[in-house]
Amino acid sequence: MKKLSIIGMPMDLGQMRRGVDMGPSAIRYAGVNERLKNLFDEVHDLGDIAIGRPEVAIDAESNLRNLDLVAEKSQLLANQVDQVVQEGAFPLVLGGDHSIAIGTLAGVAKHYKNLGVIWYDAHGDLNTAETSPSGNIHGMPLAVSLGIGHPLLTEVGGYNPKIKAENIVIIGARALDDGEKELIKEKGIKVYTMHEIDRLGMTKVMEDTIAYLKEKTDGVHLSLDLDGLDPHDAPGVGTPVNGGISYRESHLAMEMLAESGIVTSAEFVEVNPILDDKNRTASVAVALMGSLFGEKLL
Ligand code: EXY
Ligand code: MN
Ligand code: MN
Ligand code: MN
Repeated sequence: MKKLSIIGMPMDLGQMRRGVDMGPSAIRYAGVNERLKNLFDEVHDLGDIAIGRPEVAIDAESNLRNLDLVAEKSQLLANQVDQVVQEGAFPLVLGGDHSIAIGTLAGVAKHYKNLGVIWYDAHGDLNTAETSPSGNIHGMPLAVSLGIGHPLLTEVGGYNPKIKAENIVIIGARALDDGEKELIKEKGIKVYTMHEIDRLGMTKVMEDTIAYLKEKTDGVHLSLDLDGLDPHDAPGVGTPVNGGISYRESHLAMEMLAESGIVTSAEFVEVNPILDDKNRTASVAVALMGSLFGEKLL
């Protein structure tokens, strides 16, 4: 019995642009429930985690934006995701900025010995308060999930770390900060930048990624940041970076993941309808979900 549970996480506290809190609504408006209902035996939309409209606060000591609130709301998401996994359903989380991955991974990772992570993103999201150029927590969730960062964030879910560096594959990177490059080298994290994608092609990148994760992990979380795609294909994101992954390469990546059967949880993040062009980016997200969950062109 294939069950899907959709969770909205309308979080914009991890960055400064208004609008990404409307990402879950935009994705629902783009028809996520209708699109996926024939690909599962049951699809349940569990609604949104309550974020509210709290005041922005900069933590005096760490200079992190909305530190306490992001930690508090991440715990709520972790609890909900944990329950979905316990019920044997596939958790699909709709963002919201990428800081939501702190909660998603806290809710998922405890159920696996070696959870793999595919981080599909223009960025590494591997910053700490010390290395971040912005103090925005949406640039930190992968480091936090490795147990690197402010304790209020790394302790979400009550355990730490969530994942191991050797079980991560970053795909699409093209805007890495110096601190992130050092951490990638130090930890030996596997990264396919846009250079590798151009040289090898998406087929080879995905073949290698799937083979790499298949032999060493007991589940794989896909964290898909829509800014991993080229801004021409996905303009409605808060931190666009030119020269990204195309819409068709992304469909191929999702179709290959569907064939592999290795993905056990997923989140689609950084959709900002205010910055979008007629809800196109949310529609791209929904179309990619269709491919991820087994839609066939023929
Ligand atoms: N690396 C930059 C920072 O840490 O501020 C930009 C991060 C953008 C994060 C988006 C979600 O991927
Ligand atoms: Mn990201
Ligand atoms: Mn379990
Ligand atoms: Mn990004």
